[in-house]
Amino acid sequence: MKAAWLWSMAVAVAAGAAAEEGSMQGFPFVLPKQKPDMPLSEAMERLYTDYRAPRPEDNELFTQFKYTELKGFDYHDGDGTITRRDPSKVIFAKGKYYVWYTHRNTPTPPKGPQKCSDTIPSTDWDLCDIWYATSNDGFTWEEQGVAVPRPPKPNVGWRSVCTSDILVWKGKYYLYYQGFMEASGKRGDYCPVTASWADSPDGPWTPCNKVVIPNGPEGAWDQYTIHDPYPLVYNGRIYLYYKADADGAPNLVRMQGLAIADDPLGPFEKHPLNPVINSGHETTLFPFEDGIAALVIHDGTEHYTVQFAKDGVNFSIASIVDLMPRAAGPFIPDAFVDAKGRRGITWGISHFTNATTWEHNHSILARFDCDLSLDVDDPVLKRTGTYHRPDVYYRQGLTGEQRKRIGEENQRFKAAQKR
Ligand code: AAL
Repeated sequence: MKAAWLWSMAVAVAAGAAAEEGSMQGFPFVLPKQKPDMPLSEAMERLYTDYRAPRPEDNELFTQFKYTELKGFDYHDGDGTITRRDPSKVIFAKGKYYVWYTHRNTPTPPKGPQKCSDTIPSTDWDLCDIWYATSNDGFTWEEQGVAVPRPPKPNVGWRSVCTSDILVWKGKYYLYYQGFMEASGKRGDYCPVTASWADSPDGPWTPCNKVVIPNGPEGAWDQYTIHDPYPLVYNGRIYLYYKADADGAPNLVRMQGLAIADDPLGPFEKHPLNPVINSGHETTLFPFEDGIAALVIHDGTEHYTVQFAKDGVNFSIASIVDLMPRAAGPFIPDAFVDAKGRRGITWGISHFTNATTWEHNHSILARFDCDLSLDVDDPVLKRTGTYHRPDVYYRQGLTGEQRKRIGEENQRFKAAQKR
């Protein structure tokens, strides 16, 4: 080990000296900040063309994520009867931070689509209402109770209202959310999006009692689900991003679309290039400089990437990250300010699903911190590589089926050698 290290140092020193003398052939030892004028491999070419900077620490759209347990929420000893999940963006209003989220308080944990009833939930987000909490520091929260309850049948969302997000537009507040009219899980996770509005973040909220973002036409990628509605203000208009489950169970393909409106209650026009993001799960986007950045979370080919679109439509990968927050609702000070040069994000609220065991299935809210901001330069948050102890890896253990396959493979090798 030591010898290898000494050798690499010797090579490095020699290479550095050669680079200084300008006599070196080959790629320079000191990583140039600008693309060097020389033939490059595809990997080195894209280091300069596809990313904001060749080093992660200089890339404003690269970050690590740090997590903190929140104070102020009770989960009934984690027995699965209470859930809090899918937080909205955080906003600052009336001198404090506000967050909205899915809240379930049911006699039992979720029991699946076969065993659910009018009071027993099918999934963790079935039979839910939208609650909210406020905080002075973003760590300790005071639960304020229900913001939007399930409306009476047959209104949109009578079975469950969940996964909300907030828009502030012309002095009024708008909550967008999924409105279920059947228990989720019965036929997939089918629902459209509806909304409520209020003059104050403390309500009272008036439901519009209509579908605001309808499912796509039969055969379209978003024909069954419009999930995770996520409004921002961009170019003076309301840009609402959403996720849909395409391609059918069990091999769902989760992608994200955009619907644009000039009035918060619509009509929303779906972008002709939808889907605009080919991966991810819950929607998390924020205005960044003159464009829109997105946290593309755990599903799909481009999972765990931060992406950027100069026009809010044509996204490309800006960085690859680790331990990305799930269902993140960031605090975006300039989410609804239609200005150029927007600054990015440093914290927010996300969730952890299945917080204890499947029998007690429920989710909890947590705080995440990051440096995806032009105003913060935190070297700790710009390091690559997240250290996990061995138990984190061992907990990703093999299934019985996999062990069986491996056992059979071992037997085949033994048998082949005997021959
Ligand atoms: C979440 C979101 C939507 C889904 C379910 C509850 O993570 O994608 O809200 O419907 O799971």
